[in-house]
Amino acid sequence: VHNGTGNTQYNGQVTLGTAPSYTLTDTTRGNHKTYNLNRGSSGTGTLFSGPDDIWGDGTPQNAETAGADAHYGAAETWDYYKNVHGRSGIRGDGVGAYSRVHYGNNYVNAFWQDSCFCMTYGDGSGNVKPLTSLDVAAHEMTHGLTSVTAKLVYSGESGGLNEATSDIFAAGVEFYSNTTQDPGDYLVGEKIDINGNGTPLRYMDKPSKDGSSKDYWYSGIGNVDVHYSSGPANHWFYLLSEGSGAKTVNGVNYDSPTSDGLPVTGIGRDKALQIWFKALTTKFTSTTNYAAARTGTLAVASELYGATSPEYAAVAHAWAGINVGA
Ligand code: ASN
Ligand code: ZN
Repeated sequence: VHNGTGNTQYNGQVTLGTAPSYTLTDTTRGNHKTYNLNRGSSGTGTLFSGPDDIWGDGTPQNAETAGADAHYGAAETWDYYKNVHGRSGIRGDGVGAYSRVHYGNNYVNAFWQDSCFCMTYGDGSGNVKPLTSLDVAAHEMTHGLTSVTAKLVYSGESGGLNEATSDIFAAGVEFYSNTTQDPGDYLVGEKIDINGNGTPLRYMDKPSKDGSSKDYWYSGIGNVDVHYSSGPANHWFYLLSEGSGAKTVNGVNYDSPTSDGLPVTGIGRDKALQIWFKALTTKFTSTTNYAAARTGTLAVASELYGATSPEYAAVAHAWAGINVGA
């Protein structure tokens, strides 16, 4: 087992799984590899390799830094799924995926592709904020999980649930990792400064704070972009985890409303994550919509905690709080 040192941009100094003499090949996590596209946009470029086992210097000017962040994000996501949900690798077969960094020129996005079973990161505009933060890595890798489990179609309401699944587990991974530099939160992409003014890409306590996402389900929500129709499900997850109203978690202030004005009492993030994971992997299908997600999560809550449990009631109340009812 080889452990290198990563000097990341977003998580400071971390331990990275590497292979001898030396490459970013995580031998304890299904040989997950990280490649340098060096501004290319196809193929795998070159596997990160070098004479020492030290990767990056914490600045985006050093080409290895983005590699270190991406490799770390994949490792933390692997560990989260293995240790929290008992799943070894995205497919559950112990086999890693791979990451590609420095995609294109000033590319301001990151993405998962089923075709290569890989995730790819742009450098952001001006090469200052690569899209390699932990929550973004976990978001993209979770698209892989959804693709091999529920297979939620990436449009309409199922598309919003697909996106929300990536945001929900991104929060789960970030709280699991919980580094000093990047403590867990219910925000998405708060490190990459994609708006240029320090605001995150998305907010789970009140999704409409981003100016586009929806807080509550409504008939016709399937017609908006999946990154906005995800809002109610992200909001459901926040309500179920933390409850409605004002709350501070890890130093971040939240204030979560409900559509009916009724309060929701949270059951804690760990239980909420277990419920969503089991629903995703045993109840949801490619065409699951909001109403079916409610039914699926209630069935899971019943299996895990019983139909008369506070957890079951909280699941129902959280759905009612985003305007998804019986
Ligand atoms: N970063 C985006 C996402 O994972 C890429 C996309 O639109 N699919 O959602
Ligand atoms: Zn996504």
